[in-house]
Order: sequence, then C-alpha cells, then structure tokens
Amino acid sequence: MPNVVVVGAQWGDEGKGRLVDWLAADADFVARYNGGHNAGHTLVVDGKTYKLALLPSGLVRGKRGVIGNGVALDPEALLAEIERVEALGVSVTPDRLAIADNATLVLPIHRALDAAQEKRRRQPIGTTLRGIGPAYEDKIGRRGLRVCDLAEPEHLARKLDALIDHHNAWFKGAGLAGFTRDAMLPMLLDIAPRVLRFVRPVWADLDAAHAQGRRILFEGSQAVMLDVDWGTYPYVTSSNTVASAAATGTGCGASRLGHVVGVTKAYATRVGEGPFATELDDALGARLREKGREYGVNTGRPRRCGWLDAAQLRQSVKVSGIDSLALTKLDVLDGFDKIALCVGYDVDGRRTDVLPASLAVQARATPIYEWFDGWTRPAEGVRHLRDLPTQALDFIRRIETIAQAPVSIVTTGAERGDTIVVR
Ligand code: 2SA
Ligand code: MG
Repeated sequence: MPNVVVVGAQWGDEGKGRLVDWLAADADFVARYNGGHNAGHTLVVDGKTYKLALLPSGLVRGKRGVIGNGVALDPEALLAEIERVEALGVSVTPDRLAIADNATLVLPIHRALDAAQEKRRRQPIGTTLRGIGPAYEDKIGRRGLRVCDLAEPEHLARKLDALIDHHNAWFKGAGLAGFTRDAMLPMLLDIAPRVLRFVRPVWADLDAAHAQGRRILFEGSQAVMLDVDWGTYPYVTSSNTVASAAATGTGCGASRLGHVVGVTKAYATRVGEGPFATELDDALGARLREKGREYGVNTGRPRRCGWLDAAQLRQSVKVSGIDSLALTKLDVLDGFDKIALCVGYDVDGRRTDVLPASLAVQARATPIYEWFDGWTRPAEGVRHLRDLPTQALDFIRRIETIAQAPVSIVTTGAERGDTIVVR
C-alpha cells in the first residue's frame, strides 16, 4: 500500500479530518504539512467529539503524529490543544508526536498583526485571526522564529528583538502600540521545554519509516481553492495547500507521496470573503447550512453555501494531482427537489471551463448549471453503492466525468460507518 495524501478540493471543511481518521486505520504515521491552528478538523470516535486544530487527526487512533516544517506552529495553542485532548483520554507523549525542528513559530505579535491588518484592509479577507498569514510572511521574509530557536535562549532573544523592530515600524505607522520583548520572551522561555520534548528532525523519522515500509498519511489543511498560488488569491490562506506541499512541508521527498485523495462535499461551502460562483445567497443556501451544520469549527462563523462546482473541482484535481475523490455529505442533499452541478462558466458571453486567475474576471464568471432530479429516497446512512438512489448515482457519475477523477469514497452520514467504498 502506498502513502496517501488527503487534500481539500474546495475551500476547506470538506470532511478531511473524518476521512483521515478513517484512512488512518491503515497508516503508521499521520503528518500535517501546512497551515496551523486556523484548521478545524472534527472527528467523532466512540461517541466522543474531538475538535483538532494543530494536532494530526491520527493521534486519536493511537497513530504516530507528525507536525511537519510546513506547519505554522503556535506553541501556546499547541499546549492548550494537547491539554484538551489529554482531558478526553488521548495521551500525547514524545513517542506519539514529533514536531519538526524547522517549523515556523506563530507568536502573539502575529495574532496582533492579523487582527490589525484585517481591520485596516479595504477589502477584508475574513481570516481566522490566528496570526497564520503574518507568521508565514515572516518565514518567507527570512526573519521568522523557528521551533529549534526555542532551544537557544540568547539566539532566540536576538531574533525576537529583530522581529519586534521590524513590526513595530508598521505598528507605529498605523498609530498602534508596538510590542516589547517582555511581552513574548518570558512566555517563550517558560513553555520551551514543554514544546521541545517533541522536537526532532522529522524528515529523518519519515525517511526511516519509509525505508521500513511504514505507511504515511499526509493530512492537508484548508484546501486547493485556498492555496496561496492556486486559490482565489488574495482570498486565500498563506500556505500551499496542494498535495505537493506534503513533500516540501515534511521533507519526505516528492517521489514518495503516493496516492492523492481529494475531498469534496456534494455541494460547496466557503467561510471568509472571496469569489464563490455557485453561492446560494437565499433560502436554499440557508437550508444547506442548517442541514449540513455549516458553521466554522474554530470561529463558529456561518459558512456560505452553494451548489457543487465541478469545473472548479476539475481544476483542483489537475493542479493538485488528485487520483481519486472522496465525496462527503451526500445525504445533505436528501429532500431537495432539484440539484444543480456547475459544469463551466460564462465569462462575458463566452463559455469557459477554466476559472480565470484574475479576481476581476472571476467576479464576472457566472456558473453554467446542469440540473438533476432530487433523490426519490434518502441517501442518509446508505453503506453500499448499490443501495444509493439512482438519481444520486447519476449525479456521482456526472461529477466524475466533469472533474475527470473517479469517486472512490462516498459518505452518507455522521457515523464512521456511513462510508461507501466505491472501488
Ligand atoms: P487564514 O486565517 O489567514 O488562514 O484565513 C485566510 C482564508 O482561509 C480561510 N480558512 C479556512 N476556511 C475554512 N476552514 C478553515 N478552518 C476552520 C474550520 C475555520 C473556522 O475548519 O472551520 O473555524 O472558521 C479555514 N482556515 C482558514 C479563511 O476563512 C480565510 O478565507
Ligand atoms: Mg475545517
């Protein structure tokens, strides 16, 4: 069995956490490679609900968890989350969790910058305000602090001073109070030992695991349409979310990624601002939101809802190298009379099946829909493909054709067993 990468094929919240939990049964390691505690992965295991943000979902199943270098790690958020899951009976010890020594740190100054910059933007992005964007900016700007710096107090203090100088110039220009070393250094030194016990060159662990034939499951956060290169820029997160980021974000090597599963809902949601061609800003959208319980895991924000965009999905399939699709929440469409699938766009009177790169042109792209009859009986709880209503099967076949990828998994309910393995 090869390694597997799980990526979101829409704007996030497709049900990756649940899928990772399901696939983790056959994996030895579960590795996060991008994003930070802006992610929200919900798992329900034996009646207990786990809401994870930074920790790899496989930990709950007793798998070894890895936080790769591509993750933006807020050490305070990490320790708080460890405490929360330990209270639910999951033990998080250094033999269960490894954190890359070269991962970038998210600091209180980044949270402050995220909030202040969102407030000052003429067009806010709708970030999660976790400081993720500013932390990645510092990484790319080559002034970021890294996890390994926590082990070198003098070096840490010097880097922190330089970082504070850099950002205080901006705070001052914005008429805001800046940061001092005292606001961060004592906290970092205090928590350093509790973080450092997990810190390792994880690329070497993954290399050894691979050599021993162990299986690695790469758990993507956010989704292709939020990728800083491939998403609806600038309404994106600040990391690469596509499957290839699993290689750069863990150090495992591009040739070892294995099979890529793209996760998509049977409809579409988006949280935060930005283009969303198939959005239903009406009673149908509200119905999807209520039935699908579409509210942010971390922030509680109501998610925007709309029809599935198979043209967008094909783009995700291509740029992320998705081998097969997991189609989630099919049951949420139960009871709808008519169901639409976007198969392309009309832009200025011309048909295209490529979502244009330009935000200005995206705003003028109107969806071209194909309509499907609603199902005559519910898909909820169905566990075999043959038991799905024929209308739902037609819908799935058309998604495969337009998106140019086979659907390998379908989920039909909240329970772990409500999962159909297609092939
Ligand atoms: P950021 O905070 O800089 O990454 O925000 C930039 C954009 O990326 C979106 N984003 C997300 N979209 C969906 N789900 C995410 N995780 C949480 C969840 C979000 C929550 O699973 O529900 O609790 O609200 C996530 N993380 C980032 C974000 O909305 C911005 O559009
Ligand atoms: Mg989520």
